[in-house]
Amino acid sequence: MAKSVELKNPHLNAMNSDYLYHLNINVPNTKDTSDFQKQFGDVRVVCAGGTKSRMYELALHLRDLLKIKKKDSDIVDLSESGHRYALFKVGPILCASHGVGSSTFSVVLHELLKLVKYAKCEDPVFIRVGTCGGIGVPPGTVVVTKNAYNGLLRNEHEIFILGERVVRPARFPENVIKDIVAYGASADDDFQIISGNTMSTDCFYEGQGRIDGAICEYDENAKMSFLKRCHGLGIRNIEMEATMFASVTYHAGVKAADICVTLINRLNGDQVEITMETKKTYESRPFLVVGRYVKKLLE
Ligand code: R2B
Ligand code: URA
Repeated sequence: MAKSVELKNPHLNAMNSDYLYHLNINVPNTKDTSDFQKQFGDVRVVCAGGTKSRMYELALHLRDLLKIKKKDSDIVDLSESGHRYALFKVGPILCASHGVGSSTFSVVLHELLKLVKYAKCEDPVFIRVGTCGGIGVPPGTVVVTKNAYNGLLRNEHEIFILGERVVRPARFPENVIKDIVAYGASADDDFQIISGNTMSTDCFYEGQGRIDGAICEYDENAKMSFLKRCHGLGIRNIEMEATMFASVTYHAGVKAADICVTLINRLNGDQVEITMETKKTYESRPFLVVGRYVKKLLE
């Protein structure tokens, strides 16, 4: 049976109103959210990705795929006045931008989770669609994250709370991964979808073992042996949000998945040198995958 979202924060029950500050969305009466439910109650899928333009493209793609009757001009940024993140709604799908890295994503993720709670959305699935570096897979491969590892190669997310280090599991539900790989692929695709482990870092350069950042105190050999160690753990891609995303959604009890396309094979180098045209082609691949999965989910 479909269930609505129960967040693990007892303090929310004591609040009569809530302001989703970074989205600039007000919930004036948390005890009676009927108006809010009219606006957002049908949401079944919440997609998130780095930039506003990519999330707008995704909203257009899903609108066309699901034959939702809306003109381009109707897909408005509901959070534009907040000047932080973008939020688009097409039928039962929200598409939000999250910026670069766990810290910016976690801010909007907390607010999106509260949004689906107040709107009493039934069993929503949160999906990140993004880009990443690959390890030992051809550029353009779509990777659906199994376990998310942090920069210490531990399958967990750490956060400092009230002066303490809190460690939480960073796991995505297996059945969602399985369905995405099964329904997201098409025999006509000229790319592969795989499920693999993901390393998630707070730094694009040193944190991901690059030697082309502004600072670097190790050599190419140390870098390669680290990347090979990652590969040995089943890590097939590196990005900057998966551990936080997995741990927060797992803790909140909502379904989630991370679907990223590799822009580079890190065993061959550090610089992302693909043309903007190729990048656009690659970036559209997670859209195809998520679209097919969502279509099946909504059937
Ligand atoms: C992948 O790409 C971005 C960095 O370029 C970051 O958001 C990520 O996870
Ligand atoms: N995003 C990352 O975080 N790393 C890469 O190598 C490419 C995209």
